[in-house]
Amino acid sequence: MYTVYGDRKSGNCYKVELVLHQLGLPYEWRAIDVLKKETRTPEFLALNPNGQVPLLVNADGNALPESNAILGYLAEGSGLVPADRMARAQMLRWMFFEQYTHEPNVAVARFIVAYLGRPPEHEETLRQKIENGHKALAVMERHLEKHSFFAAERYTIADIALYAYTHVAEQGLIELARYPAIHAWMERVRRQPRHLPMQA
Ligand SMILES: N[C@@H](CCC(=O)N[C@@H](CS)C(=O)NCC(=O)O)C(=O)O
Repeated sequence: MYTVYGDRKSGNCYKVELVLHQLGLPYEWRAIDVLKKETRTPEFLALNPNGQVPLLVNADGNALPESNAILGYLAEGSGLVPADRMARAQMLRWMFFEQYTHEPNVAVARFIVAYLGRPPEHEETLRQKIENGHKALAVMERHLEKHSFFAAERYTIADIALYAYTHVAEQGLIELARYPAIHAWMERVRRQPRHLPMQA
């Protein structure tokens, strides 16, 4: 049995719930409200000194933060992680891309618009996040014009990592209409067995 500390508004937390559900793993969800700063309480900081969700605690009491590390831990040995070394490295390459190039733009634009209510002092940041979000999506689009998934031509945890914030990008005013290959890929992701929609 796993315990997940998470906020269902968060795409990073959604990744973890989606992989747990798809692999049929038992878990208990402990709701943490990011907007109420529940990630910054002394109790939570004792579990994750970095003060962020998601956080997974396994049956032995080991606490693991970082959504993509959690995906790797949960999915190891399953069909969601390719056995081939280069395919696995390509999967990781897209997961690093997600964390460095995609999420800091696409997720933050969504946070500013949908959760902070687009305050005027964040308008310039929002403009930059939207612009850089489109750059990340264009890289994905070019890959998906030639490939059905991000690695190994099949659904892996790289697709879960990138789907989480891509499918809600428009909540951050990042229009997806110009990305037909991304649309087709999102449909393939949604058709995977035991797909779980984001619950926020
Ligand atoms: N790199 C981390 C990012 C996690 C993250 O940004 N978590 C946000 C919610 S999406 C959070 O907990 N923010 C609360 C805070 O920073 O206090 C991951 O992928 O798990």
